Amino acid sequence: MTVAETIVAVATPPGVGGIGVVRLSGPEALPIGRRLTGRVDLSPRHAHYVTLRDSSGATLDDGVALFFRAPHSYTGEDVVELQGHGSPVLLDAIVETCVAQGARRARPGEFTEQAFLNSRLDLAQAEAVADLIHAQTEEAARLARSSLDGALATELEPVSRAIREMRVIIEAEIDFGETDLESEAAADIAHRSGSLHQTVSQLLERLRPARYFAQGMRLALVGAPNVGKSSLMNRLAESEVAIVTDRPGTTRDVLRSPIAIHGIPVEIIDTAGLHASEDPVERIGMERAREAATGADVILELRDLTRPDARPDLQAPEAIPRIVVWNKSDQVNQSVAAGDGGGLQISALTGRGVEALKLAIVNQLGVGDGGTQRFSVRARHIDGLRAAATHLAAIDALAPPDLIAEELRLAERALDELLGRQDHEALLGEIFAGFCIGK
Ligand SMILES: Nc1nc2c(ncn2[C@@H]2O[C@H](COP(=O)(O)OP(=O)(O)O)[C@@H](O)[C@H]2O)c(=O)[nH]1
Ligand SMILES: [Mg+2]
Repeated sequence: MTVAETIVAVATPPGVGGIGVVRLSGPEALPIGRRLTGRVDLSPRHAHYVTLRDSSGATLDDGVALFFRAPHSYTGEDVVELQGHGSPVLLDAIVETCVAQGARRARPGEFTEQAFLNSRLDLAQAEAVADLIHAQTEEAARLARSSLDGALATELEPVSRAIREMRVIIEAEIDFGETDLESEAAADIAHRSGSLHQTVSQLLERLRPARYFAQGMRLALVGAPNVGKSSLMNRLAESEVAIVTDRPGTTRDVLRSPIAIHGIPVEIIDTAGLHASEDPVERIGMERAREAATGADVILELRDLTRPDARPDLQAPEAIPRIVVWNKSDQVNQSVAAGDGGGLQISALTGRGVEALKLAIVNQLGVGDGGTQRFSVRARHIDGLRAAATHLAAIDALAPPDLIAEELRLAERALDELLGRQDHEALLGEIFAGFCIGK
């Protein structure tokens, strides 16, 4: 066992602000708080107006001290919050003083990690804290907020319980020395595992798209030169992010711009036109364009209705969905039957068809209306559910009971990992490292 340490960090963002908050958590939080404030009577959940002093007794600032007694605090330990004026120099001096008094500077995410270790949060909730802090759209914040309320655990609890029930039945059979299940028991196991697999698969289907709300998606615009990629980028970003001219080869480098489409944070990536070129700069630009396309969640291949033959030479992985869009619809009179595979028609110039395009993008991701989705999901959660589904599907009721027991154990473990019910130090390190200091 490690001795519990007391950690300290500035909890407000770096920079200048009206107030700044220094947070202390751990067994020494109260004694250190008392020394800095000179107050022995810090009572829980009361705002105390105090003078903050350094170790030599010199005044640092006037401020407010708050004490939260374990376990009724964010971390589940004793927590003291010291509020001073929002000056980085001053806040650093307060932290310095806490360190001189025996506290240690916190790592990123360590307060939330403590909350998790003290069972104040499950792992999905801890991740939701990070998702909430980093949310880029209102919708993403709303979904993270309900994850924080434990929505994923609530969904998974009946599944975990049903798996445990099955394990009890199977383990009993093994204890009785059964090598095969009686036909009645086998039918029961087949039925239970079948319906559980269905439940997990449905959940997976429902959640898969939701991860884009928390993690965002990348949309690469590719096409031949001059088809209007940069114009579309500017139209979607609603600002002049990229230079547009009638000269082919204007965009030479990869440009990125953050926008939101139907509540999903989207990074649009404008690229150099793909065509045969001997210009070395253009060739590097095209190389970067191909790289960007390979890393995208959706590729938007732009074509030009006035030059239907101008198409990009792009080999991107099949797995990345590609939407073909015909631009410059304002230039053609009637709706031209657009070449192979059909495709949407838009005008980056007038904005016609752009709303339909946004809808096509979110539909491509299977996101549709975010309003039906109740919480934010990470790729890790999807992987966990997929693993559980695989093990449930692998259950063969006619196989020896110890094989069935093993699949059930693995399915349960996948769900436990998802909520952090098992100790996986490497995983925890990875998750909490994505936080900011002071959270
Ligand atoms: N009429 C018309 N012209 C467009 C449209 N979109 C782009 N253009 C023009 O096509 C030319 C090339 O546009 P640009 O966005 O730089 O194309 P890129 O090379 O694919 O990035 C410019 O002169 C644009 O004004 C459109 O929807 N309609
Ligand atoms: Mg361009």
